[in-house]
Amino acid sequence: QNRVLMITGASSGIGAATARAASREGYKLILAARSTDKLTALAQELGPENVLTCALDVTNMAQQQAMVDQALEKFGRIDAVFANAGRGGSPGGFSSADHDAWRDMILTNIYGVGLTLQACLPALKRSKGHVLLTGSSAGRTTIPGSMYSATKWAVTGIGYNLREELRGTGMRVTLIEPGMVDTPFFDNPPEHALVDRDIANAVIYALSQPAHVDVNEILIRPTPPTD
Ligand code: NJP
Repeated sequence: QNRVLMITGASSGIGAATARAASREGYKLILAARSTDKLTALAQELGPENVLTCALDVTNMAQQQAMVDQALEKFGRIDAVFANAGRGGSPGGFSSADHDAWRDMILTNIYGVGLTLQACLPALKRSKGHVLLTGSSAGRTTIPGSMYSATKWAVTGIGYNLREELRGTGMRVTLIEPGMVDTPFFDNPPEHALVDRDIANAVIYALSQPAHVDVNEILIRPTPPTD
C-alpha cells in the first residue's frame, strides 16, 4: 500500500511507536517534532526513502504549513494525520500551578492541534482522509486541579466538532484516548501503565478499517492490578 500518514509528536513515546507500527504496515510517513535529531534517527531505522522528517513546533503556523508543503512535494498526497503532539502540566492545582507552564501547555495541546488541522485539512479533503487525535482518558474524567485534563477535554471537543464539520465528506475522525502510558511524558516511570505500542496498535486498528467504518473513539486504560 502507498498510504501516507503524518504524525506530530513523532520524536518519542506514542508518536514514535505509531511510526514504527505504521511503517510495518507499509505506510509512507511524515514525522514531525522539534527534536530533529531523534526524528532523523527514527527515519534511519525505518528506511529514509519512505520517511520525511519535519522540524515542527506545533504552535507555529508557518512551520505547520511548511510541513504540509514538503509532504505534498515528496509524496503528492496525505491520507491520514495523527495530531499527537502534547505536553503535561505542572503541579499545584488552579491555585498555585506555574501559569507560564499553563500557557505553553494550552498552546501546544489545543492551539497546536487546531493549527495542524487547519494546515492539513485541504490535502485531507482531497484524499477523503482520516484525522486521528491524541486526547486522553483525562479528557473524559474529573481530575482535581488539572489544567492538563482541561486541555484534553478541549481535544475531545475538537474531535466531536470536527466530525460534525466533516460530515458528508467521507472523511473520518478518531479520538485516541489513552490512560497512563509509560513514556518520556513522565519524569519517572509510572506503575501499572500501558506501553507506547498499546496505543500504536489502537491507531493502526482505526486506520485499517474499511471506508464505511468510522471508529469514533478508542479509550484504552491499563488493566487494574490484581489483588
Ligand atoms: O509523551 P512524549 P507521549 N511542537 O513526551 C512532542 C498524550 N497522552 O508519547 O517536540 C511539536 O514521549 C514531543 O516532541 P519534541 C500526551 O498528552 C499521554 O506520552 O521533540 N511537538 C514528543 O514527540 C500527548 O498528546 C499519556 O519535544 C511537540 C511528543 O510531543 C501524546 O499522548 C496519557 C511539542 C510527546 O511525547 C504523546 O505523549 C494520555 C511542540 N510544541 C495522553 N511539544 C501518557 N503518556 O500517559 C511536545 O492520556 N511535542
